[in-house]
Amino acid sequence: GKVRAPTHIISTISDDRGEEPCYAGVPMSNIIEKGLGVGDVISLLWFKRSLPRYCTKFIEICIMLCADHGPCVSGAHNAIVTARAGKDLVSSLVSGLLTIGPRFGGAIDDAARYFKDAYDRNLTPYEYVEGMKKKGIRVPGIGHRIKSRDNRDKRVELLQKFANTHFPSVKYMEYAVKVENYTLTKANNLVLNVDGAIGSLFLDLLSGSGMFTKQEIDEIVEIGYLNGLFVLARSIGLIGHTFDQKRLKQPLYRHPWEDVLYAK
Ligand code: Q5B
Repeated sequence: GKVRAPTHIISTISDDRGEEPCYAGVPMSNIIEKGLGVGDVISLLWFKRSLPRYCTKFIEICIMLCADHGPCVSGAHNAIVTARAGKDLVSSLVSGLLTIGPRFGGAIDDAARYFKDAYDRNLTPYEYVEGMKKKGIRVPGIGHRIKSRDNRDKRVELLQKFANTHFPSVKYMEYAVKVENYTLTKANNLVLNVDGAIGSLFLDLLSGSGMFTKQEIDEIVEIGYLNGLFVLARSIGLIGHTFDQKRLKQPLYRHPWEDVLYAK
């Protein structure tokens, strides 16, 4: 009989060998003819399944809301400085992307991990937050440089409003809000931020949609899919900032001496 040569790569998400490319077995023409969107494409390529419309719409809302947050945030700043140093699009983009991490935009996975663990173990917000403090870990998904109790993040409100209307359950988000109520007793800027809102609501999407087994949810949270939403979304803004600088023919950036404390 035929002997199959061993392969060096296993791939399970897409196939371009036939007449047309398929994403998780769904031919490209189906995606276009059915009028599906980028949320459906993400569902197929990341989660290897078609998700209900409210889930794909939620994914699209995350992408739209996180696409940019002005020129002053870490990622945009890096992209702007790199573009002004005369570097190309990809260099400017990755220079911005490299700032995404536990403090900036990349706290979604940890927010989901820690909120899930605390909720599933029935920890009160007090037990959870004080336990994190003892371990010297900042609560992921809580806190913002410019947002506060009196200057709420509109993105968080929009995500919560959508989920309250369309999700079968928002138990993780409700838990995150209880955590926020507790952290706000400590400082005004310890609000539930956009990372925390997406992290907790994605847990609700995963557990409430009936589309994932418990084992699959644990694997998604453990591998850490969710920072991918911020990375993907913010790439849109970082590319925009790069084009903007080039269009404006901005010169090399040099930080002013007056803004540096030269200390011994
Ligand atoms: N404290 C975000 O801090 C920030 C605490 C905390 C317990 C906390 C901080 C933080 C967790 C990570 C997170 C996502 C660094 C943020 C984003 C996208 C963005 C960005 C944009 C966009 C801000 C002052 C005192 C200290 C701290 C305590 C602070 N956070 N305690 N748990 N989570 N959060 N990141 O204002 O006693 O004085 O030592 O790490 O969720 O990135 O728009 O800018 O779209 O681009 O710099 O929205 O909250 O405050 O570091 O001076 O701390 O508060 O321990 O206490 P700040 P710090 P003490 S969304």
